[in-house]
Amino acid sequence: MFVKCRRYIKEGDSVSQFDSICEVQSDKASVTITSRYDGIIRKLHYNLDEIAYVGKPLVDIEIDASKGVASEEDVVETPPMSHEEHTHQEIKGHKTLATPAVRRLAMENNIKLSEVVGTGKDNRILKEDILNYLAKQTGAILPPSPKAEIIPPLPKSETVPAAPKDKARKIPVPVSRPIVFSGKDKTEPVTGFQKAMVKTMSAALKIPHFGYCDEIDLTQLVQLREELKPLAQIRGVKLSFMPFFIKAASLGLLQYPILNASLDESCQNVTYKASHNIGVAMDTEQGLIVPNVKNVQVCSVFEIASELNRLQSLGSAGQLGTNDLTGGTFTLSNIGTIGGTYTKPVILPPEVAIGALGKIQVLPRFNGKGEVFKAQIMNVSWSADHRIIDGATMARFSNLWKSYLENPASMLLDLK
Ligand code: CAO
Repeated sequence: MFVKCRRYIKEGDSVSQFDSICEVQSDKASVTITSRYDGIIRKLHYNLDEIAYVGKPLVDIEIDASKGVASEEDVVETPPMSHEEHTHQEIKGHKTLATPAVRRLAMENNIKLSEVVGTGKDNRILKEDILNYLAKQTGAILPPSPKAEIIPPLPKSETVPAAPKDKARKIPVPVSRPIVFSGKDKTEPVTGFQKAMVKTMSAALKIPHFGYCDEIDLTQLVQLREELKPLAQIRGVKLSFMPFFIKAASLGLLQYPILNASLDESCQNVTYKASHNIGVAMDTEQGLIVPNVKNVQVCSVFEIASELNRLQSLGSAGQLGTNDLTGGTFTLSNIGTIGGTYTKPVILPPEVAIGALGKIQVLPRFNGKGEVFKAQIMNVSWSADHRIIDGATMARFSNLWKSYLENPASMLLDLK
């Protein structure tokens, strides 16, 4: 049996009883060896990190001119866990046998080991002996503690434990159980929409994204949609909020055409797109797809709703064609149908801007008279290509889009 050695003292140092001499480490545990004497270190038998052999002297301590030099012999055996009953130190010719943990406990409570009667084998002083000694000193009654029970050492500040405190300090030792899990890792190739996403998003990484967020009060729009929904239904179209968001964006793009543009690879030319082909991020069983509603600038809200219905049913059936999936010029992502407030949308190159919509929530807000009312609040998060779009442009566009949605009647003025 051998241990690795780390020391705290050097030759010539004075040591007192219980001073740390060195730390020994085996493949099973680490134990601090303390001095059993007041004296002077005369010889170190090992250098740092050398292998120290069990049963061989570690250090010579001169304890008294009259008594000569005592050799401190280390017989450390480290068990799988730190069960101190198994870890023991012995000193030739010395009667106080105790483990380092017990010595530490005694030291922290200012108890001289020579005054404690050991009840262990060969009069070894056990932890119980220290606790009983303490109890006798203070008059505290300690409950009988079975040998297997582990009581953590007292903190340095607590020199004399009081009975109730002592009781509270007994922490149940959790029984470690092996966790059985039979699952296996699975590797599969990246294919289909996922593969397309890898390509598009990797290209998007080259774009310096500018982010801008705001809160939109949709109270009026929610009411308006309630009124229009049955009318659209009669004509066979499901009217959600998206057609309004899309149309308002197109009206805004008419004012801020740089957001409906693309930048060439060499960043030398910007192309302003004539068509507002507004992409709609769609969550389908096959994955994320972004078909676009073509020429929104010449479409009514109803026409947009109808086209969106078509794209949604084809999308959920996995039957969207190339024409529907290409040629987008600007994108909206309504993640709010799933949840969330703010997000950080990623631009789809060669586009230069994208908006993501959060969940519509009923929240308290103030009206113009300072009265609290139940508002239908939605958050929007924009990302724009900062190489050609500045923050002020994005903010102005967002304000315009917001004004159309907060006062949907205002859209009528600009609808063609
Ligand atoms: N907050 C709360 N409710 C919302 C909402 C929002 N932001 N947007 C829509 N809703 C409501 C709709 O009004 C509808 O309610 P009704 O049944 O009462 O009319 C319901 O949610 C379902 O709407 P919908 O999904 O059928 O239609 P939509 O036009 O609002 O949205 C689409 C279509 C394709 C955008 C949506 O289905 C979708 O896929 N969203 C997820 C987009 C996504 O994954 N983005 C992340 C991209 S980055 O990975």
